[in-house]
Amino acid sequence: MLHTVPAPQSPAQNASQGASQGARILSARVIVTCPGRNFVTLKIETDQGVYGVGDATLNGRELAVASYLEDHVIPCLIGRDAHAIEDIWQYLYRGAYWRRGPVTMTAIAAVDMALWDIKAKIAGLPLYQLLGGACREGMMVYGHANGVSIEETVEVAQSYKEKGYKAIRLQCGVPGLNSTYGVSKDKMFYEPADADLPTENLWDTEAYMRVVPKLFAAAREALGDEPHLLHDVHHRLSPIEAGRLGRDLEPYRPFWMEDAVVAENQDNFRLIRQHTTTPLAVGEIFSSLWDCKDLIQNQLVDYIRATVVHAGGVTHLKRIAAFADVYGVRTGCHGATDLSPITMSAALHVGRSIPNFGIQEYMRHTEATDEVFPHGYHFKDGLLYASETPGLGVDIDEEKAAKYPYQRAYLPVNRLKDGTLFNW
Ligand code: KDG
Ligand code: MG
Repeated sequence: MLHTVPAPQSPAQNASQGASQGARILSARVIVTCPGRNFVTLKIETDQGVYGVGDATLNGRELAVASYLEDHVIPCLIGRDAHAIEDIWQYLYRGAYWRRGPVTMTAIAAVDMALWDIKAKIAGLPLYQLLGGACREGMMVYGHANGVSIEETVEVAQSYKEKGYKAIRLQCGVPGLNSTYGVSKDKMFYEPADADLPTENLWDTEAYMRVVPKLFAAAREALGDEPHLLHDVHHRLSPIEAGRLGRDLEPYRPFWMEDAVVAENQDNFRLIRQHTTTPLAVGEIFSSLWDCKDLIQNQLVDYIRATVVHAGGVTHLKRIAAFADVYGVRTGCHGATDLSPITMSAALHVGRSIPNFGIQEYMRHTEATDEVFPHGYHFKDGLLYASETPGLGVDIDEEKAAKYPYQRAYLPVNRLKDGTLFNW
């Protein structure tokens, strides 16, 4: 849907539309495309002929964000000063009455990214320059090594090491289970949403807890001391089980153990901390600073994984990172393939400009995705480098995007052997 009708003026709106550089929002559109997986993109056009793009992808709930933007956000944007990024952020967050939540915060993030793209294009600078400038050149990333067995996983990890990766996430199949989330069929282009309607996997905590330390032992032996090794638990352990797994992994010096437990009850992390020095990462499903606050200020985690698209955009992620820095917590932004290259591009500009960057997740997008979203960031020797072109340095090719219509796809669900629905 294309919105071009000017919104009614109010005194407050006039204030936010002040006499700045004269870039007003003329129109905005939502583009949904599925080059292998679904992506939702917001494109905002200004009366200066400059446009910006923002990622609005929320895996498995894509159309909810598209509707939120089209039906409830875009009509409020038309006619506003595209430079008033903070004011528009507050307008959409505080002004909506309903705050937070993944759908709202993803929609706000898309607007925020597109506006930063516009501002940086008008300034003629790559975005990181507007965010304070470079704190580093490249950002260390971690790749995904996964396989059905320990041997296969270690083999894939070896190939990542040969490609120059300095950090590798290890996930292997659990003996006795037919499939394990995080262990994909495709070794390079991992797609977590595997079916039209959710498939069902089985889960066995004891078997899982036996295999992971063996995987880390084998990987250390084969890869040596240097590569950072990471693991994602996908929220599947109880706090005391997580404490034990963390302790079992300590001899292999893991970089982090991610999403060890569900994070709704944040006291869970206190218990894990009492039992292990394995660093903890959490936050890929967090949507605001308020989800991160207690964990960060109580120093219960070491890495915060909130990312641009699901946590309110560049504006809000910078705020989360600044808060985390006070407590010695570093960033480790989510970067799975269900986040579009627009998010990756934005995350790299943020990562480049903050003092407490830790690591960036990097799953490669498919060729079709890269064609739909041409971008200037690139990988070299284990690091990703942000684009140097003005703006975010990423675009959407609408003609190519139109070739790939939306296809419903869901993440799998997970059950215990007795049929109980479990965390994934
Ligand atoms: O949409 C869900 C995926 O992005 C998620 O499962 C991937 O856990 C994940 C990760 O760490 O990348
Ligand atoms: Mg994860």
